[in-house]
Amino acid sequence: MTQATTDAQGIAAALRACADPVLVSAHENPDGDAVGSLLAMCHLVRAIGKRAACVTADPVPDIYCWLPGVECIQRPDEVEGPFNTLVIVDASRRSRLGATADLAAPPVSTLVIDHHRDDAPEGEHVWLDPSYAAVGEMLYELYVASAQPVPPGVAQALYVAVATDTGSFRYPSTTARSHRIVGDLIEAGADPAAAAHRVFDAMSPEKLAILNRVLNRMDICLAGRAAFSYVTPEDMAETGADAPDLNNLINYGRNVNGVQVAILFRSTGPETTKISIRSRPEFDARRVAAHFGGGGHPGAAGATLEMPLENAREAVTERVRHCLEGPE
Ligand SMILES: [Mn+2]
Repeated sequence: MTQATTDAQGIAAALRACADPVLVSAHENPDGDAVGSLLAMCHLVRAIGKRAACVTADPVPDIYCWLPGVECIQRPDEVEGPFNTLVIVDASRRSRLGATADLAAPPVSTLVIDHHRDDAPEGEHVWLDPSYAAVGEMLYELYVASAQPVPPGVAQALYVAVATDTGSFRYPSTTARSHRIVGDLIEAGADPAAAAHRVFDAMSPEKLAILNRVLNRMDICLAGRAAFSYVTPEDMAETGADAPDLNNLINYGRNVNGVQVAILFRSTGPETTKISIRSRPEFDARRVAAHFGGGGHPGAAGATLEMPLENAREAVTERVRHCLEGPE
């Protein structure tokens, strides 16, 4: 496979030249950036006159289900191939797509648009640039490069993509370009107040109940520099909370004065514990995630450990202690 590293213009040209039908996908467990970027990409491919299907391995989280056009995002078993082109947004490897990858097996032509660091992305046309806070920003520039208007529904989806991946414009990844782009998106019809309420503020009683447990168990440890909490399958069953309700709850731990890194341990079975890591700029969350086979961003990362909660907590504590002592 020959690979070309490219930019918005290059992806626009590759999209115009590609054979349809086009399969548009993003990573498993799609987040706001993945969902918003998928919706924008699917609309763009259709706007330039090509057939497109939009597929994610896992359902769209409820907090994004109000976005215009979200019903076009399907599960792998709802879609019939074959597809002649695969477009991956917010990921750069087929292995991140889950079951969706089977719908477009190699040698199908692949375009990648991503902002996660990756030395070996998988695609013929790769636009990978970690300087972007969100793939939603890149999609906006792709619309500009394609000379396609951004309809209000796409503007709202892209606004949510940028707002979520920047933590409401609070993460260090937020740039002047992020703000210029969302300024354009608001002019194109995005509603920031609706997005803020529906994505960040609105809460179910079940989420309040699980938040209560996570806060009650928050353990400030390692000389005040780390904050750990946990949830068990019993907590989930008793409160009625589901996995998306846990998103960002651990931020409360990270926000405690003196804490550099906060971790939520979530037991999902007798031998499986997921960790969600949030950190201050002085601590690279990826140093913990990567040690256990996971990944993410400097301030937000995660991993899955094949061990019970207690063992995971011990192993992660050791790793965090090591990272707090200094660089490798
Ligand atoms: Mn992203």
